This record gives sequence, C-alpha cells and structure tokens, in this order.
Amino acid sequence: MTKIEEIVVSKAIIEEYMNELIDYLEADVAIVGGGPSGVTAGYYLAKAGFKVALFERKLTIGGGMWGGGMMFNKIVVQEDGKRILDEFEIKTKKFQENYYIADSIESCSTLCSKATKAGLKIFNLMSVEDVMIRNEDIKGLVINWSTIESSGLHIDPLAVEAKAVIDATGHPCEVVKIVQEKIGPKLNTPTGKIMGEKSMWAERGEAEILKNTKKVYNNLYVTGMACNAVYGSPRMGPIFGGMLLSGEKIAEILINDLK
Ligand code: 48H
Repeated sequence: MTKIEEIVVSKAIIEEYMNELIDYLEADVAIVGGGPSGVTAGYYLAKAGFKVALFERKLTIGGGMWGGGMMFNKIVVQEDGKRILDEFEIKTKKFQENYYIADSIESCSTLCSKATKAGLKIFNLMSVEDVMIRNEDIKGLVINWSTIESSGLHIDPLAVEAKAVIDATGHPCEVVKIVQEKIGPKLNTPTGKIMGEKSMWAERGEAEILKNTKKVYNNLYVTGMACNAVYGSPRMGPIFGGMLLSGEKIAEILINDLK
C-alpha cells in the first residue's frame, strides 16, 4: 500500500494555499463576487493575460445562477447572451424566437471550470469588507474570512493590492456602497450616488445593463446586477444574458484601460 502521512497532506495544502495567496496579494484586477458576471469578467481578463484574483464570500461559485428561477434549475438567455454560452461550450436549447434555455448546474460549473483553466484565481470563503485607498484612488481590497464575518469576532483583516477592482456583488453592490459611505457622493452616476435598483422590467433591465457597465469611481468598475443597482435600472428576473454580456464588457473596458 502507498504510504500516506497526514502531516504531509496538511503541509501540502497549507504551503500551496499560502504561496498562492501571497502571490495574489498584488494583482492586476481584483474581482469581488463569483456570480455569473464576475466569473465571466475573470475568464476574459485571465484569457487576455492579466493576473486576476476573485474573492467570493460563499463556498460555491455561481452566485444566484444555481437556483435558476425560483429553484427551477434552468436559466434563460436571449440571442446575444447565447454567444457567451457558446464560447463556454454550455448547451442551449431554443425555446421560442430569441429565447434559449440552459441548465443552471451545467452553466455554473462550466463557467467556473473554464475561468479557472483560463487562469482566473478564485479565493472562496473570503469576504471583502473594505477598500484600500490612496487620496482619491482605490488601491485594492480589504479581505477577511467569511467565517470571521459571520461569527462577529473582532479580528482585523488583511489587504490585497490591485490596479483595478470590479464590484460584481450583485443586488447589494457592496463595494460601491462602501466607497459611497466612506468617500462620499462622488460616484460616476448622474447623482454622484447609488441610484437604487428598480422593480422588475426584464426588457429594460437587460437593455440598460450594458450601458451601466462601466467605471464608477477611480480604479473601481461595476458589472452584473450591481450595475443596475448603482445606476437606478430595473431588475430582470432569471434571464442571465445581461450578466454574461456585462462580464464580457467590463473585461473589454479594463483590457483597454490597463493597456
Ligand atoms: C465577497 C461577495 C461580497 C463581498 C457579495 O448575485 P450574483 O449572482 O451577481 P451577478 O451580478 O453576477 O448576477 C446576478 C444574478 O445572479 C441575479 O441575481 C439576477 C439576474 N437577478 C435578477 C432579479 O430580478 O432578481 O453573485 C454575487 C456574488 C455572490 O456569490 C455573493 O456571495 C458575492 O457576490 N458577494 N463576495 N465579498 N463583500 N458581496
């Protein structure tokens, strides 16, 4: 029988993890949130050769996409969104003109698999609790274990430096909220503040998400549902094309800005 020593297994895990974490304390892009928009952004950025770290509070990657609509584990995308599912080789089935269905489990697991294979580094079970700032510029993120956050223990966090940060936290737009609270109403929105998500109107929500996908503050970018929350646009329910297209668009914007 092959010799297996528990201490060697433990050392392997601790050493490998620590080396990776130390390496990613300085990244090109730090993404907050591992939902469909954050993972898609990470995939395209990593594929373009950038050093990208994604921090996800939960154990699993995929955010709100696992549950499809009301726990029916299917997602719907429109024609434009299908292009991204095709890129990831996720199966789709035509429902009616312009509507395609995909399996949410296949979608989440494949996005995650292809993004990590492209070079995206995912740190799960970590929560972003603040940003690092120099004068008026975002310089990185302040991170802590999610279990520290949920236990309420008073334990100080650590910091990660990045040339750009993406808020992909979905409905709560947590990073932009922190910036607004701590730096004041100076965001790149018509009011300078978070304008708040509006009630469901899928067609408008999907149409507006791409124009809302942009730089919202110095070195801070927004993608996915967080865009519509920041720029005052409607929610759209379980149609996910906009999330994928927004992830792709923010990657394109950053590839250009970081050149
Ligand atoms: C670390 C964090 C933090 C933090 C949050 O909600 P998501 O799936 O986000 P999107 O924008 O990629 O997709 C939105 C979609 O799932 C959705 O909700 C839709 C389409 N709704 C329409 C409607 O009408 O309801 O994922 C965000 C992820 C989650 O996994 C969070 O755990 C994570 O971000 N997260 N991770 N630090 N501070 N905040």
